[in-house]
Amino acid sequence: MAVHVANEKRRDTPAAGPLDPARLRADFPILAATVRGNPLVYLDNAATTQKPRAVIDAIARYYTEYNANVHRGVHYLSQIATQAYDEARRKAAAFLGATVDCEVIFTRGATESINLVAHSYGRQRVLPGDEILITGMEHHSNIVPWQILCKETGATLRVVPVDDDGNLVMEEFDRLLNEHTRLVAVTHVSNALGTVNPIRDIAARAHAVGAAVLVDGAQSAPHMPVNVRELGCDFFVCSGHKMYGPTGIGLLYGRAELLDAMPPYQSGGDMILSVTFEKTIYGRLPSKFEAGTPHIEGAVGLAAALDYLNAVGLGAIAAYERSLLRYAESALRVVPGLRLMGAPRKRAGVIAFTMDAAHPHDISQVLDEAGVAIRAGHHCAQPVMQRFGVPASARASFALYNTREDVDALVQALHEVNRIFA
Ligand code: 7TS
Repeated sequence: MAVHVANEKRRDTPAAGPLDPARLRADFPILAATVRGNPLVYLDNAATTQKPRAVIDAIARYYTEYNANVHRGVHYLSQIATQAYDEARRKAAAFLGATVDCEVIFTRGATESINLVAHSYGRQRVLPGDEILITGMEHHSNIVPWQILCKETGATLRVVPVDDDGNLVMEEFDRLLNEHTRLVAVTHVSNALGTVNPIRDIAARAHAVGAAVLVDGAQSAPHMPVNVRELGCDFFVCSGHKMYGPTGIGLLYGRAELLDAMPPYQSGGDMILSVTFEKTIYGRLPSKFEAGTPHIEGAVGLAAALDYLNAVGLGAIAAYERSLLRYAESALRVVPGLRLMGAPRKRAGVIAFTMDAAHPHDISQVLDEAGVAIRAGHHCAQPVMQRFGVPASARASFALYNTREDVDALVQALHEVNRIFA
């Protein structure tokens, strides 16, 4: 029998209060896994997070109890599925602090959200002679769409440099920002360094010259309270799978006034008010930007993930992860020949390092033998690697379920790297 999702009592979500990682770990079935005979130590959360039972169950319930297409059928299941989909948007809007629900567009993820803005807003607003300002620590997703846009429009891409500690050089930001700057696209948290950027400040300065601001929140939304109005941004993007939700679903927040004036990104079913062969009238927000059958179970799963995050509390998550990062920074410093990449004033989620004894790929292979999952490579942020003069780094990235024991296991495995290669 189908359930009325909007009023469904939430199960499996922890009560608000101080964060207790030991208790939270029990919510994540995969964390009980062993890898090559060792308990899994999962430290690749910047790539994707593991999923709590509440998310897995919500998706299973969707398929076992109320699977139907949305916005199309008058039949019962379609109404329930539509309610769940709309409810997911309400939760996402509240999570990001949007003024109205229709300011949130469901996309495939941060990458698609940025592409939507570059294609729609960019091609409408950016003219020859205009400038797009990004930073030296962006993920390729927040570089390449702007490069393509500049090539197509005759605009120029400008890049705010990063200092040796991994902070943005704000004097250079001020120097590069001018009345030709049409858009500033900046990451909230760097996936390669963990740097937390001063978005409020950046947005205020950008708006003072009339530029719009897009914030890449892929690495901030899972780790700290986000409020788009407090940040003062015009667009904010993030990915569900990095927020304990499913893959294939993400969010684009855009100020209603801007989204309203933007042309569609993709077209087809669901995004229209009426179609004749002579003329199509586009639908209103948010459907104008959601052509075709959406990722319904993705939205349902993401809503469960947002419930989970809210129940744990973003403030508690931020405080806990901050103390874990501090612990990890000091623990890693005692590993001989290990160099931390950057020492940003404010760091979240991520610590990257290199070792004299071994290439990052060899490091991650030895760690994998011990059941410790980290990422090695350029992390889709090649320019920041070039800035630090390395082709790759090893990166440990944290989530609410990581513990000091995880960090100890990482450090022990790094000593093993030295034993093998040094
Ligand atoms: N922006 C940032 C800052 C990211 O870290 C990522 C993914 C993206 C955008 C793109 O997100 P997607 O969900 O659309 O792919 N970052 C990583 C990472 O650090 N390791 O794997 C993916």
